[in-house]
Amino acid sequence: MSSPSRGQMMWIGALVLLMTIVTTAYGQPSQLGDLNCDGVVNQNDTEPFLLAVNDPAGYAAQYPNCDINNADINGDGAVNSLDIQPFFDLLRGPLTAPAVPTAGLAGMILLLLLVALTGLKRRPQVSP
Ligand SMILES: [Ca+2]
Ligand SMILES: [Ca+2]
Repeated sequence: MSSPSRGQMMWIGALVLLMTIVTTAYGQPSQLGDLNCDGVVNQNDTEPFLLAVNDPAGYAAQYPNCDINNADINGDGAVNSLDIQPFFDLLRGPLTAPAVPTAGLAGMILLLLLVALTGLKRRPQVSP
C-alpha cells in the first residue's frame, strides 16, 4: 500500500477540520426536558417548561441560551400542550432523558469521510 499523496493528506485534513467544527457546534447535546439548561431534568424544569408551552417568546427572553425544542417531549416537532403529559411522565420516570441524537450525526460524518476517501481513488485515465 502506497503512502497517501499530498492531495489525499489535504482532503483528510479538511475532513478532520470539518468534523472538529461539526462536533464543536453540536457536541453539547441538549437534553430533552431540561428547560432551564442546568444539565438535569427535574422539578425545576416545570416552570420553564410551562412557559415554553404557553409563551415561547417569553421563554426565549427568559432563557436565551436554552433550546426551546427541549420541550418537544413527544418529538412531533412542535412545542405545545401535547407535550405536557409526556413531560410529566419524563419527570416521574428515570431521569435519563435521551440526549438529542448524535449517532445520526456521527454516522453522517463517517459516511462523508467514506465518500471522500473513495472519491480520492483516481479513475484510470482513458487515452485517446
Ligand atoms: Ca433542568
Ligand atoms: Ca411536541
